[in-house]
Amino acid sequence: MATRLVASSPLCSFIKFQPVKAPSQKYSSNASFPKPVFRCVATSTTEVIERRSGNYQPCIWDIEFLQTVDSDYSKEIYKKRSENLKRQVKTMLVSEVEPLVQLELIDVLQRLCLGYEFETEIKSILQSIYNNNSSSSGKYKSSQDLHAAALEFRLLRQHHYIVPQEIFESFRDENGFKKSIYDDVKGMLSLYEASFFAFEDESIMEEAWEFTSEKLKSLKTEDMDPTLAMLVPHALEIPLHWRLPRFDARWFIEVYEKSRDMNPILLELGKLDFNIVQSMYQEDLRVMSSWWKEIALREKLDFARDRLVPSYLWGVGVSSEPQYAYSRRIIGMDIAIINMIDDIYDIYGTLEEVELFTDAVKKWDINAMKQLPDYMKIAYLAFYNTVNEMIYVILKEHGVDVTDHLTKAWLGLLNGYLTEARWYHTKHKPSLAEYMKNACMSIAGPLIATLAYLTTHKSITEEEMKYLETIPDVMHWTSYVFRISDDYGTSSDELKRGDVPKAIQCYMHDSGVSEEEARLHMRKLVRNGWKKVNKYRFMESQESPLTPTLVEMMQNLTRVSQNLYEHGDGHGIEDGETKDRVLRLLFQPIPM
Ligand code: LA6
Ligand code: MN
Ligand code: MN
Ligand code: MN
Ligand code: MN
Repeated sequence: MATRLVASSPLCSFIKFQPVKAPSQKYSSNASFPKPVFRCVATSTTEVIERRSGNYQPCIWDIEFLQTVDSDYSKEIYKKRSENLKRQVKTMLVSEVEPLVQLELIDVLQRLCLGYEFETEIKSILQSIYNNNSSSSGKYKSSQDLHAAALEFRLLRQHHYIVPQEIFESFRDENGFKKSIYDDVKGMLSLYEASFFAFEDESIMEEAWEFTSEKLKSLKTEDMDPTLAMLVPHALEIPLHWRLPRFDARWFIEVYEKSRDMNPILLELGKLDFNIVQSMYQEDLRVMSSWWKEIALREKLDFARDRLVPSYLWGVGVSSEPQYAYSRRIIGMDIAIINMIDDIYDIYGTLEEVELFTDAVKKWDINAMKQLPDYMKIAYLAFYNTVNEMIYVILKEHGVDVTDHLTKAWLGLLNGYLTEARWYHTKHKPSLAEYMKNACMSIAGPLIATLAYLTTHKSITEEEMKYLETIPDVMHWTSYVFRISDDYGTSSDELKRGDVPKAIQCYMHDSGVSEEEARLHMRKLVRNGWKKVNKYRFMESQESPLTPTLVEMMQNLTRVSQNLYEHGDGHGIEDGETKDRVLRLLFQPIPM
């Protein structure tokens, strides 16, 4: 039961907040962290609540700029040119008969983020390669060239064909991978990329990862072919399987442009498609920024993160294909709101207040707003209206009422936040296991996956919604890696701000190791988590009511986190690496 508010309650709605002047020093993750205290003065009582602030920098993107951003590439002539180029590439794909050339073509198309344009052709090529090389005895015929074998292994596994790890036996002897491979940098790089598709207990693939990552790290790029000199360090930082084609396309276009094997038709289509899709993303931003300005949470909740553009990056990462504009917008808008709600639970709200907020969401009733303090009323109503509008759109489009499912998904997140708030206020130190059980919910993976489902599926069914509520394994393990990546990038600052111990600190507490060792352990957990994902993404493709597209979207969410948090809090800190990423991905066309 919610507490009824009376005038004498410390939560009474007529309290005024007087911020103590924020420190003038520019915030960076290395800066010492003066805790700004917001003093809360209750006008009718002498009660004083000490409040913290996230100490985040203001948003760097001007809202008027976002509302008017536009590009020439929305014009019809560019679409026509791209259709023409696509026809030429299709001809190229269907007329090629040499398997290695076919595979390399598919690899380049995927890296240019053009795979989605040629799904049918790619599928049919891979199917025939798989059929030709597999036999009824279960033995798989493999190439004697390491690069060819590894590329085939990676592309087929990516597309849900299980090529056995034993195809690499011929490159090994009793001591493991043969020394003769050391000179084959291209082959080692391909094997390294392939190793990320391993399942648990695949010892050959684990050995492949250990051997290639160690060996590739020891090589000097000056001694490599110029294209490999760009690909190798990039792959060592984050492998292809953990990258997002849309986030990486521009980088690859620049590499490909200089490469000896560059095909001018593919290059032109890569650039053109990138620019056309960018103009669609700008349309999303125009719509979203008007909404964001209108609801004015950024002014009303000025203690919290104002992060519309980075939030939208998650939408782009998850639902990058042009036809998913609605999905990108919903994910972006909801994450912008999640940021603020998360800051209330983590930083600004009292435990009593966040209990009330969770309860109000559970009731899902406009009248529940009455139980909240003023600053929460505005958060609640903005949130309530935004979610209800989505429910309305789905009811209108699909004739299905998703209120119960959607609010349940939101409650899963808020209950996760609430558990952490209780831990924080009671100074509870969870073990890593206890922490992770909650943290896979509090990272919002299951919620965002539900949003992705509801905004992209042609038909929405009760059966599928029920299945999503069970938190299928692939949803759990993608959320697991997502959480660890978030903690890897954000926990140093969070602890300075005041927060529960995150995965790194829980593990340090469990095992008594240093932070450096704990971080290394997190990297291991990420790789192990992906091995689980690899297994369950395959199983989902076999027997689940969910489409492979949705399972891919769950992985994409995890990939966004791995890319944004690699060098710190790339979501909360807008003016570092993320600014450059946003400019290149969303605002600056590639010169043709
Ligand atoms: C995470 O912030 C956050 F709110 C994001 C918008 C990025 C994650 C993406 C989502 C929610 P923070 P916490 C889809 O690092 O408190 O503060 O869970 O999250 O660690
Ligand atoms: Mn937080
Ligand atoms: Mn939180
Ligand atoms: Mn965090
Ligand atoms: Mn980097």
